[in-house]
Amino acid sequence: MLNLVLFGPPGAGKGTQADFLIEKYKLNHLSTGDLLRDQIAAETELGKEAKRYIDKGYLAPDSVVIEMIKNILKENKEANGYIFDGFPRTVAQAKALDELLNEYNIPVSGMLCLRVDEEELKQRLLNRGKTSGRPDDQDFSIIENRIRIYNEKTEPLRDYYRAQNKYYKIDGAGSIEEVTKRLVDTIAIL
Ligand code: B4P
Repeated sequence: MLNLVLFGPPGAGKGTQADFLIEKYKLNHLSTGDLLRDQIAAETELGKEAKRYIDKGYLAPDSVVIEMIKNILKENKEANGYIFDGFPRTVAQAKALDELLNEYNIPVSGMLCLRVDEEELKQRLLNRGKTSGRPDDQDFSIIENRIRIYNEKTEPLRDYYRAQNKYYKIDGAGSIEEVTKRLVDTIAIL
């Protein structure tokens, strides 16, 4: 069973690459960003709480995100494997994920970390903001905040997965197809 953690800063290409990988490897796509945006659109209590953080470029609370993941894993016991896209984003989330996957005896196969220059990230997100309607993509200071929070809270996860020999660095610059090829080549050695 293939369980991939697709990792990287905002705008690194996680969602973009996940779309291709789920098709190729027949995996379930679990994007916490998408799940949270669905909750916001449906105006649920969880969505209203998450919106307060996301719109300003902060992470949603760990408890909210972990509960969401727990329910999905429970409902999809027959899955062929997962792409965790944008999750985990904190050490607490990574520990919770390991515990949950241990319960089902399906460990993370590898953490694929997309590396992209900060200026390029800002440009990609601002470009997406022109059409996505996402408030967090439209304001330069919010984008900068998201990158700062990534460096502070999410980047340390590299060490968490490195300690388990599951960390793989992928160059996220270049065309979407070039990045896809690097990912596929890395998945082949997992
Ligand atoms: P996410 O939805 O995870 O989104 P993201 O980090 O903004 O972008 P992603 O990485 O998927 O986008 P991509 O590069 O593919 O998170 C949004 C927010 O939700 C977070 O800030 C946080 O508040 C909250 N959240 C989500 N998960 C959470 C969690 N676990 N805990 C707490 N809070 C959580 O695409 C970006 C743009 O780049 C696109 O326009 C794309 O077309 C373009 N692009 C991609 N690859 C490219 C390439 N190679 N060349 C040129 N452009 C490229």
